[in-house]
Amino acid sequence: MTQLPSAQQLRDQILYHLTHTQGRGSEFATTFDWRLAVSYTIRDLIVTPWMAAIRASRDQGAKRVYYLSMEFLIGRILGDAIINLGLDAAMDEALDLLGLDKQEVLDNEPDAALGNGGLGRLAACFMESLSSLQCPAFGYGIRYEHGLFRQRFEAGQQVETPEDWLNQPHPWEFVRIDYSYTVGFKGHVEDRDGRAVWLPGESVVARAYDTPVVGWEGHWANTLRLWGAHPTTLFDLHRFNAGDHAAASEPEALARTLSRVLYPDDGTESGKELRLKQEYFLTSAALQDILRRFLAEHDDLSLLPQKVAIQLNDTHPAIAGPELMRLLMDEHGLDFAEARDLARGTLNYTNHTLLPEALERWSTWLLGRVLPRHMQIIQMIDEDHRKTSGRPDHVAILRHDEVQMGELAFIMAGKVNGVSALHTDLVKETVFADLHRLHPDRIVNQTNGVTPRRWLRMSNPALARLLDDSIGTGWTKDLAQLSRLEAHADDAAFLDRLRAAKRANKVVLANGLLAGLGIKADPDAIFDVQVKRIHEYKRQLLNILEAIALWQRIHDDPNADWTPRLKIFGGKAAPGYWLAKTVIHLINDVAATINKDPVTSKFLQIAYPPNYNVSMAEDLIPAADLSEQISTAGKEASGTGNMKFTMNGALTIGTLDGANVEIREHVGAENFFLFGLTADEAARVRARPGHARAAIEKSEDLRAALQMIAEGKFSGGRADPYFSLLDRTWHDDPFLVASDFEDYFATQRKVDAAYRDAPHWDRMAALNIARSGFFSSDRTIRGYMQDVWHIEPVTL
Ligand code: 26V
Repeated sequence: MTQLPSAQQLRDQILYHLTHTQGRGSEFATTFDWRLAVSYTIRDLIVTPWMAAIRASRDQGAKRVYYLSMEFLIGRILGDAIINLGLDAAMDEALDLLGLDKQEVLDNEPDAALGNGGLGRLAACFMESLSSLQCPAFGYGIRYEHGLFRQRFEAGQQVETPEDWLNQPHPWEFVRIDYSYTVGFKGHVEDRDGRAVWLPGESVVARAYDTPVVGWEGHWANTLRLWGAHPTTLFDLHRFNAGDHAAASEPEALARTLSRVLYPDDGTESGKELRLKQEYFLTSAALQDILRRFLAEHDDLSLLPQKVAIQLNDTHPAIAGPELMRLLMDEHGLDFAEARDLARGTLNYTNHTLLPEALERWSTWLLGRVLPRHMQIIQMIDEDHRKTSGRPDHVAILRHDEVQMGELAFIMAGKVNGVSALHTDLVKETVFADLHRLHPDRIVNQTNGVTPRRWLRMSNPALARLLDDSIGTGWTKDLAQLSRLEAHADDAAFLDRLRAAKRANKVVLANGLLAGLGIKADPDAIFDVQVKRIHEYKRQLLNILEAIALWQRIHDDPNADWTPRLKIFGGKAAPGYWLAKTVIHLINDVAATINKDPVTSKFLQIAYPPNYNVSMAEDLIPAADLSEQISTAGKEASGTGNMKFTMNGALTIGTLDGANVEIREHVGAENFFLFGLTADEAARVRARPGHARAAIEKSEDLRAALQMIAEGKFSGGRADPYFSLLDRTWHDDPFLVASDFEDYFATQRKVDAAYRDAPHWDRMAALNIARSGFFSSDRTIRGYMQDVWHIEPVTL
């Protein structure tokens, strides 16, 4: 952006949009009207760099990356866009001139919750970094009418209600009715003179809805293109005229269900036909759009790998392999080998999980029925791979009457990557060990990252100001510059300001907890935060058991000098994940009991605000002292929340899992609270029969905590809500809660002691920030550009 508008100009534009876009006089305007007027004002300023970026990419014949993802967990857009355009000060003034409260305006925006958790939020951070780095890119996803469900607690239990962010105008998007593609399903394949012709039995239209994503300093914006499903024929006029009004709308109803809701499971294979159709809907629309753009600029399909890189975010869009080959063979007349090589030169696949239940597989029966032509092509790919690589049968794509989407994605990809160093090693050693032996150059690592614009500059203005004052503003686009803070780590004045910034954030959060939950939090207590999806492997259970044990210890000796602590939990469970929901219930039950204990409440409190989402993360993370990253080693692919906490000056208590390993290497072992089994040790313990019972019997604290739950101490004397959970903990405990408990409890006491030495704690916090530069998603995207996509940034 060349010329930034002044506060007066912003005010005038806001008033213009209020009148001419919203059709409201200022004396009648609601916060909603104002928020839309402000959004349109900001959007106008993004359109210019957006057009410039699109033109420059086309004029320079640049290679583009296409990020295909079933999830984009964007959150709110307005605040981030204001920051990236460099308009925060001017906007503050403009809103002042209009007598508006900025926070109220920003908070009026609903979260775009088009994702479940880490995988979707990573895609959103990547979109922002791609623009900040001027890498020509499109994100392709689905425009779900209903994002991730809203969570409430009733009697401590999770209740889900539909989310409806699109039940109001969405000011950021541009609908493109000219970019519409037909996507077919079912039907049959005919052989016409040796050429396969697929005659789908059903079809829908995918229509493009574009949102520009502006990068830091507003130089560049890429497009997030979300597909909405529409009927090919609006309604059946014959049926309507015959009086059958409901049946007349069937085509419309059928189509709309495709982009109606986000599947709320993260990591449980649902095996539902609708999910498969959604995956194909996204993939086919995206590939048709990519080929259309490519052919508008080039006339030789063999150039495809030089001009197009496609990234598959997990296996969800893995049908891209067969779909791209179908388009190249059936519609453009290439032969199998040509199509295969072009597809492999273009597609890449990121693996985000090793959990067996999250590895996608579709029954050959279902896939063959919904996508009959693709089933044929998958058989050809599998057979070709057997012949060319000599692969053994147990790595076939088609086995046990299922299509193994991981194998399909791997075989059709030029590069396959894991998301942290440890995870990539495990990918090579476990899920893809055989394929890795056959294709030893294919797997690479790209450790995740997060955008410092949203997760530091926007969400933590107090800390951002201190950083600007201490080392200048350059960290925002070059996070490695945070290392300059090392020079301040022994400067008492700097550490005082760091503490004051953290404390101010804690006071704001404490006020929110009081207003929302009625919990009166002590801003000088340790704010100990675990926020993420509720999953057994993430071990929220370990955390709440530690709370029970600590509570008992405080009870036994209430006059000792305990370090006050507020434990904060946040996160949703998949609606069908019964055990995860039991853990939510337990946390709420324990919180209710502990919070009203007059003997202990000045030392220990528990808060579990419902409906954790991106916006709540933006409030919680800057206020955290302690970051809980306590998954069973070997199970968390990377984590990205762990990185956000570190750059916001929280210390981590964590296992050697995912990116924790690299965080600890960067910040220094002495500035990280490590506990627990390693991935190798965990695998060995798991193989020992009776490991859980043995560990429980060795730990008096754990035994007492489990006993209290069993006696119904937190559930009005009733034990039945927690029977199965306790049974699993005693007899199975696949995630080794019991085996890691003692070390966790002891390490938490080290945290208590460390927190009491404020200057030392502050120094550790400063060093965590100073050494977190590696965890910017800019670094991650540069890695993909170099090692995977072979794309250069475009200069305007
Ligand atoms: C799987 C499935 C299976 C079918 C139903 C819907 C659904 C939705 C999501 C998933 C994948 C879950 C994988 C995932 O979210 N992995 C997380 O990826 C983060 C970004 O790389 C990483 O930081 C987390 O450690 C990892 O758990």
